[in-house]
Amino acid sequence: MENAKYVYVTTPIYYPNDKPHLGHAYTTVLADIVSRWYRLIGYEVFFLTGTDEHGAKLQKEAEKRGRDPKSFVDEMSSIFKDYWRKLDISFNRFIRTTDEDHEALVRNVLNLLNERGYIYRGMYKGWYCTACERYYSDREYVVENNTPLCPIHRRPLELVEEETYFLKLSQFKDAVLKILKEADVVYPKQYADEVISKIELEGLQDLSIARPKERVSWGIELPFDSRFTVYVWIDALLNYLTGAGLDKNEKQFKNLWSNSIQFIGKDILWFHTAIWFSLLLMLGLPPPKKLVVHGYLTVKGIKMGKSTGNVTSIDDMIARYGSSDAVRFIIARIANFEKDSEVSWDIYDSIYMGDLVNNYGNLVRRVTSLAIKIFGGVVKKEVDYEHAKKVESLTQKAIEHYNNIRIAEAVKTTLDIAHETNAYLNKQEPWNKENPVETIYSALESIRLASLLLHPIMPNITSQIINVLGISTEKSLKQFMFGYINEYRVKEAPIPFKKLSMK
Ligand code: ME8
Repeated sequence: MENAKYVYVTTPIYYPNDKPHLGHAYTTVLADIVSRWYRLIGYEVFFLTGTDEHGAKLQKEAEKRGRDPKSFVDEMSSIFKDYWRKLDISFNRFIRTTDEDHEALVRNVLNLLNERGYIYRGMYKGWYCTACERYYSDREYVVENNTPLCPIHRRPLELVEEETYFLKLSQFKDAVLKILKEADVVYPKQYADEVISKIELEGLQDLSIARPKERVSWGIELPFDSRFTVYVWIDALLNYLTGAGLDKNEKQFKNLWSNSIQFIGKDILWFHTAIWFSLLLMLGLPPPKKLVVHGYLTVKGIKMGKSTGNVTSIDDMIARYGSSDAVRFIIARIANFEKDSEVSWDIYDSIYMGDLVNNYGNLVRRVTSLAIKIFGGVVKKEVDYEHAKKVESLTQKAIEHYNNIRIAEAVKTTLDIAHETNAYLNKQEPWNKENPVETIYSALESIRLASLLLHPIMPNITSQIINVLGISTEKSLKQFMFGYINEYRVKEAPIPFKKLSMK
């Protein structure tokens, strides 16, 4: 354990005002893939996801449904958990902002920030979007028919004027800019540039962090003034510190926080940079090691979202492609950090058929049945060095992509191993040869490596395939060597991916 290498992976904590859709699955599956990757190569991984349960948005949603907020979020957060189980999300903790340890941490942190002089009292007047849980400045909102609208939801904003407490973000403008410019935290870099421009143009204003209870009663009480609740975004961001064990286990916290990889969608970039980095600085903590930002899943160019009513259902995806593994594969294949990604059944079908059924799945069936037919399944080590060289170099490339969180690229490179090996078989024609042990062994090694590389993405199917090859996975990088296996004992392979019945 002393020498263990740690990784702390987080997703945003989602608002449980409705069940999750493909947009939430996108982030969560990508974070899960990275968690599983690091576990596979021998790291101690702590993967945190959960639900963001306080604030005006949840309070209103519960009211609308005639429910009390706590029983409503209890029910909805368990629905989120059920979906993540269906998608084989390997979280170590599912955090809820109503968890006792989290509420206690929020109170501690606010007391500390207050003692350190970062909080002061004042009045705030501004235009608020409850769906976003944030104010928009004159520069940010859009106006239609003289009505200020939320730039994201296109719904009228609410003019709020109230007493509040402010957090002195403005004091941290230069320090936040320095992180964004120098620390190589935000990936891809284009998002750091976006925030830099915004701060340079508009500055960094102090943030209203309290809500009078008459307006928002569903929240954590401000520890030094019981007339207020804590602004939901402050409550929410601190979940990452609760999850890493800030108040509980100093050593664990240090190990995890210094190796943190945080996944978010670009909609919440500002909160996770300007506000989050300032909060961390106030607490004397470093920024996360990596903040990985992705673009939107869009439908006809518009961000998929519940309020827009254009969501793709996770259940429909699983039903169409027959397994959570296939859905996870499609998500990995289309992952795009730089740009938005348009939802398209045509593209998803062709990924499923082309990559899984015809390429990888077909290769597995082909090689395993040849191994059984020619050698009764027992294949001893005999390497074809020419083929090995090609596969080894693709494997190294895929590993590098994984380590740089280039997930779609890791998938494409892995698929190249399958392509290469299918072509190799066509060229060698082992079915016409006397004793093609070199070809079959080398093809089996290629399948093993491709399956290992796909293991974080499709944990179930690849485990079955590895089992069919008569071997098992380890938690190490060593296993990615070509020629690592001395003898295969191949069993009959199931058909891993069924043909699509076109709907
Ligand atoms: O913002 N495309 O929660 P949320 C890609 N509670 N990703 C999408 C998406 C889409 N169309 N729709 C949703 C909140 N997402 C806060 C977070 S964190 C301290 C608090 C994903 O339920 C993406 O990760 O609105 C996005 O950032 C997140 O869901 C927003 O989830």
